[in-house]
Amino acid sequence: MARETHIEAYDGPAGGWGSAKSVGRYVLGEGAPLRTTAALAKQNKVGGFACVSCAWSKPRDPNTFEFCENGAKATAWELTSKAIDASFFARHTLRELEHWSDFALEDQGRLTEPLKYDAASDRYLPIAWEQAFAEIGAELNAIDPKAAVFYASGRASLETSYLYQLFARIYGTNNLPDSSNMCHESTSVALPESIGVPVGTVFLEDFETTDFIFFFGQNVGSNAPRMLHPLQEARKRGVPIITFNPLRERGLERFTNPQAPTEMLTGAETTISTQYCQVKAGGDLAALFGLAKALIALDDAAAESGGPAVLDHGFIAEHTHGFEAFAGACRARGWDAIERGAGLSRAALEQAAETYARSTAAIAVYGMGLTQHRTGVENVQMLANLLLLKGNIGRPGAGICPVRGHSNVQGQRTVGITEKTKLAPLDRLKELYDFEPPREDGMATVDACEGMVAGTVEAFVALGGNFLRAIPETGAMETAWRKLRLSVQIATKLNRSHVVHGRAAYLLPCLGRIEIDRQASGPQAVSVEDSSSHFHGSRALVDPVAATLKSELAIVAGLARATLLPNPKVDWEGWTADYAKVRDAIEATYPKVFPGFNARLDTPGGFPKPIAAREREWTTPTGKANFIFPESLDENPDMPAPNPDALRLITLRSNDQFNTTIYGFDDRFRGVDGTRMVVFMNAADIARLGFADAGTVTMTTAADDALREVAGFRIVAYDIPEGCCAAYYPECNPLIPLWHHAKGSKVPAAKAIPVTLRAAG
Ligand SMILES: Nc1nc2c(c(=O)[nH]1)N[C@H]1C(S)=C(S)[C@@H](COP(=O)(O)OP(=O)(O)OC[C@H]3O[C@@H](n4cnc5c(=O)[nH]c(N)nc54)[C@H](O)[C@@H]3O)O[C@H]1N2
Ligand SMILES: Nc1nc2c(c(=O)[nH]1)N[C@H]1C(S)=C(S)[C@@H](COP(=O)(O)OP(=O)(O)OC[C@H]3O[C@@H](n4cnc5c(=O)[nH]c(N)nc54)[C@H](O)[C@@H]3O)O[C@H]1N2
Ligand SMILES: [Mo]
Repeated sequence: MARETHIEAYDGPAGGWGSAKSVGRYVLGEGAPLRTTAALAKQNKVGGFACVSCAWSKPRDPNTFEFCENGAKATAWELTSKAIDASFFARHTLRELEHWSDFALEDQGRLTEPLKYDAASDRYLPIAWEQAFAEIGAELNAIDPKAAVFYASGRASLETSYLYQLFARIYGTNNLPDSSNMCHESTSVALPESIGVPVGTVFLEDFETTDFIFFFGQNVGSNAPRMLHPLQEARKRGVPIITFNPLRERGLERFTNPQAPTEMLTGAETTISTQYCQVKAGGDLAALFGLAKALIALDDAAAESGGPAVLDHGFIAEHTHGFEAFAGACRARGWDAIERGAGLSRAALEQAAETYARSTAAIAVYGMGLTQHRTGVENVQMLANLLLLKGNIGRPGAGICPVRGHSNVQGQRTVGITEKTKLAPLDRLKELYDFEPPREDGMATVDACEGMVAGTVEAFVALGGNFLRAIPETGAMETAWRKLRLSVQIATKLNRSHVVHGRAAYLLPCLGRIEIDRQASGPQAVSVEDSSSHFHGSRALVDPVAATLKSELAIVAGLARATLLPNPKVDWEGWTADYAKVRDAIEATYPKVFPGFNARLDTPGGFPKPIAAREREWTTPTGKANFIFPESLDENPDMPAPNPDALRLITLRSNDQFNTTIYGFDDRFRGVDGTRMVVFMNAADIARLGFADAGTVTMTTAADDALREVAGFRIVAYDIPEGCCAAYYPECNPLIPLWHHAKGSKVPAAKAIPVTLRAAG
């Protein structure tokens, strides 16, 4: 880290020249400027590749530069000229590499050859591909399939993901956790109960006709920057955007489009949020109750005075269930408890409700600020209630819009990556491939962690990701991870889940999505599903960083061939030779979702998945959309009496990272440069707790008797509600107890972790 630490409030907009400069610095730093700039011209275009960064929708008529600052960084990160070969491991033992930072490990560049751990020298040593497959197959066949876990991180294509779940199921397990288990699983559990579908109901075109947007707990400027374009266009039409976020996030305040020359030259900015509500971390249930209460009160008043109704009573009567109970609960709940729970005034909530009351087609956007809570499922259902009150599901310009994370995380679910048997087409797989699929549910992420601690998980296979850094309870989990009998990592770059490893450990390096994937039938296309349920083809365009790499699909097929008995219906080799045949297999498995898959691969703007709720068909047990609400507003219902000195810690992403991949140390919008070891605090808390002169602080979890600590955090005074603080993920993951997850969905509750702070002694 060459640059010095610099902390100073940032007053520029999101986007703008800061964004252009940041891209330039990063692309040059990775040493492959030509490859990268050529690639960027084809990013998110038909005939080009789907960005490997976030899952935000790809438009039908893309801009010349249909990428953002962080998408460009992700491209440069993948196409870097830096590479790791065997000489790197000749120089460094794994015990040494365990002390390297996340940044330093990935900064070594791309993995280029298959490697196997050698205990005698404590190093990864090269191994031939076929040898690696054979040894891993033998290991997997030596254990009970129920003791093996097949994790997927959310980037691999639909084609690879489909083969991965098929491999796991023929082998004999539904242990198919994915990154979604740490992310939008709260959505996938909440929405089917509320509206009968596990995904959002908004398509990109709805942003063109909406007249109101709610924005809950999503940091668009850093984590889905391309979405700033439709938001900016909506604002130019006068659409109000009301934001609920404890932090004042720059991307939610103002934006200058770095791809619009006039805006760049004149410094024109668009105000994004028209009302910004700094809700307390974990205060959304209360805030949402307050909004619904105020809205219902407006409707009651309108009914009394004979004015026009505020709620959509026709929709409620025809399409919903449970309205009376919900409205009764809202009327009964007192404003005091709501104000206390939300950390917002009644006046602010009433103002927001009045603006919403005037709208005719509203969208509610949300991210990790709602899902990663103990009440993650209830949060999402309360947001759905707010939309149902005004008939905002299944109407043009309206709907619920969860912003997904990884570029194909939603698609992996669509093609069967799930531990839940009711979501997998087991009978169809049985029919197509003539095998008996396992019928009991598998392990989700938290279950897999518990299994590792208990010793019932013996093998861990990862299709991408950095599981060990992404999960909670880092301390106990690292100990458990080392006890695995087998760890297999299909990856592009070295990370901590590799240098800490099982007794037998293999690193299988793969092509990235931007690298040309040549198989027997020629260069292959792959496909992904975006956050608004559209499928896109993706064609790579640069030569692989090393000829020794295999595609993810070829690796999965290679492992499967080496592990499973031959089956004439399962043609791993034919599928590897021609991915169009995998798409045919996907279509045969899901004929309603993928009709004409190959023919429609290059549809501009993607082709949509059928979403019943968009058509106001409710595939719920009541046959209607359901108002579902919790009894309590409490964020941590089963916690001991709260410690008055405890703060609610939010763990979040900087503008210079993609999850556990740390690109650099510049969180421009939050004014922090040169370090990630900071904790953002309200000035009043800093004074009250006596930290005005603290050098660094140690944070300790205040949730149960176990000791969980992280040290060395510098305090930064920040615009954040009293009683809350924020610091970066994954540095703070040691603080999250494994049990501290959302009840219905088991998503680790990474926002609102109770912590106490003490000055370094
Ligand atoms: N550049 C970049 N892009 C990414 C990623 C990345 O790391 N870097 N990660 C990808 C992935 S996998 C995902 S899931 C998404 C994540 O994208 P986000 O959903 O934006 O995730 P976070 O950065 O965790 O930030 C969540 C936001 O919620 C707010 N928040 C925290 N607690 C609360 C709360 O209690 N209530 C409310 N209302 N708000 C709260 C935080 O202040 C923050 O602004 O982004 C994806 N895109
Ligand atoms: N405290 C806290 N914890 C969190 C979160 C939080 O907000 N707070 N967020 C959670 C969320 S939303 C998520 S999604 C998870 C993320 O968890 P993961 O998806 O497991 O983690 P990533 O950091 O995205 O994985 C990075 C690694 O993926 C590999 N990789 C990159 N590209 C490719 C590729 O194309 N193919 C393959 N095979 N490998 C590749 C590289 O080796 C890289 O090191 O973390 C969760 N953990
Ligand atoms: Mo995510």
